[in-house]
Order: sequence, then C-alpha cells, then structure tokens
Amino acid sequence: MDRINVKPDEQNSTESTPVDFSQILVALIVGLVVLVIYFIYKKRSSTRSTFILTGLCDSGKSVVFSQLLYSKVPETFTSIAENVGTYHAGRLSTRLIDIPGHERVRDKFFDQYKNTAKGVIFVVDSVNIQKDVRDVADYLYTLLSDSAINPCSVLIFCNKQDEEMAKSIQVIKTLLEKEMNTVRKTRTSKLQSVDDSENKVVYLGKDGKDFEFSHLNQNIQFYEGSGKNNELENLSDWIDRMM
Ligand SMILES: Nc1nc2c(ncn2[C@@H]2O[C@H](COP(=O)(O)OP(=O)(O)OP(=O)(O)O)[C@@H](O)[C@H]2O)c(=O)[nH]1
Ligand SMILES: [Mg+2]
Repeated sequence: MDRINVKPDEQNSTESTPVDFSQILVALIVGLVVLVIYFIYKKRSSTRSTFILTGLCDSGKSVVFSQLLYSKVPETFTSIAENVGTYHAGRLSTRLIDIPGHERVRDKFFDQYKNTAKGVIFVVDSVNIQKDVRDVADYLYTLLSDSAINPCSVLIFCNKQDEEMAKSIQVIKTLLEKEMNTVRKTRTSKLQSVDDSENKVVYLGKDGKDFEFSHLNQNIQFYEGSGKNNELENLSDWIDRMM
C-alpha cells in the first residue's frame, strides 16, 4: 500500500487559524470612541453659545460691555465696529459681542453673529425712551421677527436707571407694547396695499389682540440697571444661568 507522505508544515497550512475575537472587539471599541468624540465635538462647535448686546445708538451697550468684562466705564464714542470679548463666570466663559447701534451698520454686524447667539440683550436708554420709542419698537420688531432669533432668550435691559429722569420697567414695557402694536399695524397694512408677497411681514403676537410681550413664544424678560454705576447683577445673573 502506498503511503502518502505529508510534510508537517503542509499539514498546518490546510488548517484554518483561530479568529482572535479580542482584537476585533478592541478595534470596534476604538472606532466607537472615535465616533462619539467626533459627534460631541461637532455638536459643541455648532451649538449657540454667544451673547449679543444690541439696541439703538447711545443706549449704553459699550459701557455695559466694558463693565461686564473689565469692570470699568470706558470713554465711549459711537461704535463703528463690534467689540468682542470673553465673559467669565467662575470656571465657565462665553463670548460677548457688542454690536454698533448705528442704523447703517447694525444689521450687517447682527447678521454676522445672530446664528451663534444663545441670548440677545437689547439695551434701552430709559431716559430717552419716550422720545425714541418709535425707533426702539421698530428695531425690536425687526429683531423679534427674525427666525434666527427664535431659539434665543431675549433680555430687554432698561439702562441708565441712575438718572433721575429714567422711566421704570413697567412704563417702558407699556410704552413699547403700545408702539409695537402700531409698528405691526403699519407693516401689515403697507404690505396689503402694495400686495408684495415677496416681503413677508411676520405677525408678532396674537391675531386680533393688542400686542403684548407675553403673547410671544420666546422667553423675553425685562430688567433694569445702570452700566455707568455697574448695577448689572441681574443682567450678569441672567447670562450666568444660561452658560
Ligand atoms: N447716566 C448714564 N449714562 C450712561 C449709562 N450707560 C451709558 N451711558 C452714557 O451713554 C452714552 C453712550 O454710551 P455707549 O456705551 O457708548 O452707547 P452705545 O450703545 O455703545 O452707542 P453706539 O456705540 O453708538 O451704538 C455715553 O455718554 C455713556 O457715558 C448709564 O448707565 N447711566
Ligand atoms: Mg458702542
């Protein structure tokens, strides 16, 4: 009988090597960790985290900005560009952006930052509010109509309360609600008269009811204080709560 001689290493090559499951498991875990880190990083970089100071010229935005960041009153001039700085609260920090109030430039800067905003601080000059109410309400209506602002909390900060002639929060709120009502009427009737369906006017508030801030879905608060005297505790607490 013929014998078949098979060399030992030839014999081995026909057997399958056992699969090392522990290596596959390690590779899977590493892949999973990398994916989780990637998604956390992506989410962080795309979430809204900045706070924007806006409002009419001379309302005191740059003074508030400087007090919050450096605890000092700056020598201010009409801003022509934004101020950007880091606001610290304990171990946390966030970016604060002071937008110039001048009509010609504020939209450009606001558009640049609005999608990064978590909160918008709308600064009002409590002394001149009666004189300025039309412009203040008009700008505020435009801001609140902007869909980019929908996810933000909005703080209407009634500044310059150190002045004797400053109006109280309640007076300012009532003045603004009345004027926002007029702005809404004017904008919607203008649109109907020209039948301009391209330029959509956002109807803020409840249909058929006078305008009230409480009718809006957004979280809108009114606080008062003084940038000049660094009476900004309620404002900084509001930022701290959202950081
Ligand atoms: N009395 C008083 N004056 C203030 C206060 N805050 C700001 N001011 C004064 O208001 C004026 C305008 O202040 P700014 O901070 O430059 O105003 P702003 O809103 O940055 O103005 P723009 O940069 O032009 O948009 C300056 O003369 C400030 O000294 C305040 O709390 N009380
Ligand atoms: Mg300024």
